[in-house]
Amino acid sequence: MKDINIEKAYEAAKERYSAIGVDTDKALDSLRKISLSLHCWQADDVTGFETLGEGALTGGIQVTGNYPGRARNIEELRADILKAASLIPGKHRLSLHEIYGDFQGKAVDRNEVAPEHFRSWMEWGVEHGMKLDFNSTSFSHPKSGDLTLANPDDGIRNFWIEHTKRCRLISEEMGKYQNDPCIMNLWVHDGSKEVPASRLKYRQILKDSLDEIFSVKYDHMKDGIEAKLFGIGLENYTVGSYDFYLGYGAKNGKMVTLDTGHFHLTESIADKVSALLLFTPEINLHVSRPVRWDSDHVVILNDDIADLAREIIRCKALDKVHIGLDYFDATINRIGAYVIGSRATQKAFLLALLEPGDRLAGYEAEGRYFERLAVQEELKNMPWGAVWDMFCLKNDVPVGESYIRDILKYEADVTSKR
Ligand code: RNT
Ligand code: ZN
Repeated sequence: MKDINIEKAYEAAKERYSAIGVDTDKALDSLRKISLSLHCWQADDVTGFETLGEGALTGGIQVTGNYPGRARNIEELRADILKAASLIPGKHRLSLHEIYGDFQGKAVDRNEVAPEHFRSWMEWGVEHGMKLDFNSTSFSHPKSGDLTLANPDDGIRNFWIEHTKRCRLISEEMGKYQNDPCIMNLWVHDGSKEVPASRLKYRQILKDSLDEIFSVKYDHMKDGIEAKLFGIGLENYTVGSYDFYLGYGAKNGKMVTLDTGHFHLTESIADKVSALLLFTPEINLHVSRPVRWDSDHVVILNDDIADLAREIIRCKALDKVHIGLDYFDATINRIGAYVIGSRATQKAFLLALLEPGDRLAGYEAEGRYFERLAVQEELKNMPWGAVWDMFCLKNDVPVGESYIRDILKYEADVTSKR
């Protein structure tokens, strides 16, 4: 599309929105300030760079597909991330798992990892203007089993406590280095395939482990604790359920991580935002797309994500919500998966920012529910696509579907040769 046509369409859209009291220029500025945290693990199917471990992905999560071109080492992964980021408008962060350390070919076990293994990442992040977030990694290791931080075996449990403590230290160092808090997410797969004789026992152990892990206070990192409904092979019981982490987070002032794939399929994640914000300091998101189960499909613009973004904007909570992505699809071009999912998430926030919030709230306060419903319905066909195109144009990334070409070229030149 020609720039002049994008500009013309934007001017018309701007006028239309202005008539309902929405300033599109302001929406574009606000959207520009929203940074997503891209999950490094879409680039290589959650493999990482360790030279030890079982090799297979464990912990009840699964990647499907075998599309050629996955990143095989740190250089390829970094190049892929930069390629993806160049096609996503705005400035974004990168979320690393512990298994993506720069181990230089050495076997560094999980209880030995240290900030030095992420030094080159910190430098890379500053060089490319990408702030880093972090994740401890309890899966895909000989000691992963079904239980890590909730394991009654002291040897195994202490191994994972040590790992998680070290991950917090790494996050603290990252936060200091980049002069912006690093968000560290803690997710453990602990659970069981069948109903355990005691559900309480393992939750008590997990609570004690967390207390020990969080007894160290840091200033440059923030903890998120991620709940889950179930994992594959762990269908009957998840130690770190939503109730567990909600209680823990509310009591101890920790952020709960809401992974949009970790709930019953008819449960609204959007509805949780306002409730959590009253009792936990901030919220960490893992934006994903469950299809029938926690299947980690590439995020697309659907009602779930639009509702979630709208709730965050209505709560005026952008400064309290960290927006990480979390999906892994190996059936399509992986760079394309980043770009589609990131841009879809941004579109959801744009839609939310283009809502005449005060007007809707005013109708509601006056009991004018017909007007409230009518405006909400009409918003669906407002010319927001023209505003999105303008956002891409202003931020020097391909408009509309024209990014497909860039991705196919990168595939031809780079990933298909791997
Ligand atoms: C698993 C959780 C977790 C992982 C990543 C790889 O169900 O969603 O966040 O996807 O840590
Ligand atoms: Zn997640």
